[in-house]
Amino acid sequence: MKTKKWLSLLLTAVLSGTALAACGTQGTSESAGDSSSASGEVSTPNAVVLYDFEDYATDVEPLVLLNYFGKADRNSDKAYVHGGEYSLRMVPEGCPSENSALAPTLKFPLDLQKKGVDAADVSQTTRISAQIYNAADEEVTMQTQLQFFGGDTANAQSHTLAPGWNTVLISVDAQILGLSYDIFDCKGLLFAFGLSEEAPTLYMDDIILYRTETPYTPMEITLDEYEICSFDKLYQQYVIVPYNRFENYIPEVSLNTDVAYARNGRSLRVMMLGNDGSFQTGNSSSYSYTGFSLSAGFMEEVHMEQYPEEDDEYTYNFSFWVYNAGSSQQRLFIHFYNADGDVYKSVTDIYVPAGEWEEVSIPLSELTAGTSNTSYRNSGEIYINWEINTLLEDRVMYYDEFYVTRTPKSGGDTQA
Ligand SMILES: [Ca+2]
Ligand SMILES: [Ca+2]
Repeated sequence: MKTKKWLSLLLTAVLSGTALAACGTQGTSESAGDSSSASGEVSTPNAVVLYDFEDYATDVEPLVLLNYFGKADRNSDKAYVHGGEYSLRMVPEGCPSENSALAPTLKFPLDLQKKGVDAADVSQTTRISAQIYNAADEEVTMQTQLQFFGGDTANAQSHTLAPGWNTVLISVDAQILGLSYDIFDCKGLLFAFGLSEEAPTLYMDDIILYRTETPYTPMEITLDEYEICSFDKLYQQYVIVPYNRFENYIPEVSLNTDVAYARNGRSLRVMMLGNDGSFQTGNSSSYSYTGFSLSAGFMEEVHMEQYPEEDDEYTYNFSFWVYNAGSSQQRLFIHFYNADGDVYKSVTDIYVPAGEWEEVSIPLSELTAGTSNTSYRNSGEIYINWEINTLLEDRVMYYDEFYVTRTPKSGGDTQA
């Protein structure tokens, strides 16, 4: 995996004392207190209380404020407490003047050793619930996500908070998450709120995690012959991981069902956000890139090593189709990583004309340095990316039919 540690730390502010972090205040550590409390088991079997805000050191100090969150502190007004003596009071102000696109986000770490709870292992987690009181007169929109290594987020779910108490339910499908993320080491649960003129005041209490006793088994990956990813199998919408380094330019990926923009069945729709002036142009040495990956965990299941570079009749290629719905040519870059996270090949000369399907085909013989560890035979993440600087419009591109294709040695058409 590429290391993406910088990520959220850049905009992290930490709870300290009893109140906190005004707009623009930033910190970088994720400290926790040193007092301990008993494991928060409740009466329902396999239910574990993660945060009830009764113990400041275990329930409030570990919280991480992201994207200029606003205020978060402990509340003892019983009108806004769901259980026990305390809840968490939140005012997700964000910082529109700083950066209007960033949703104020509160992170609840899942490494709760001080509570005696190993919640970071979500392999047997089925859902998480939270009680949230909305003190505003209007509905509040909220998104929850799980955060993994390097700040990659997944399991995004949208919620609407009505005025008064709300029970928020977050479903977790470990088999799907396990296709692309380390589900044995989930870093945290994120609550992100929509920016508004006047930030609502919200109260949270009783974040409870539910587990199944059924042991985790990885999802079985089924593929047709020569298939890498067609986007026609249900699990395949979960094998794509957007790059998260530049928060305002994270590609929006989704499955497309419009046959006009698919080679066959469904395709991958990728919304690329254009440079709004944040990045300079004209100096390629300082260009920045973003993109998306076929995840390492998935590519290891594809077993590219089953394909030869060539045989008596054919040479073999890594191929896919891409449609550029933008108004000008789009250049793409591909970095091929091995299972150890090292780049063994970069392809940088892919140019996709506007308004056409383009087949990209790279001979497997170019994706190898001869040893199994530095070739497609030990394939990990495949990262398709582009320059942010030179993309001067929002652009949609579609991808389909990642396959190993064969080219007859005697010449002639490439065959799937
Ligand atoms: Ca409580
Ligand atoms: Ca397809």
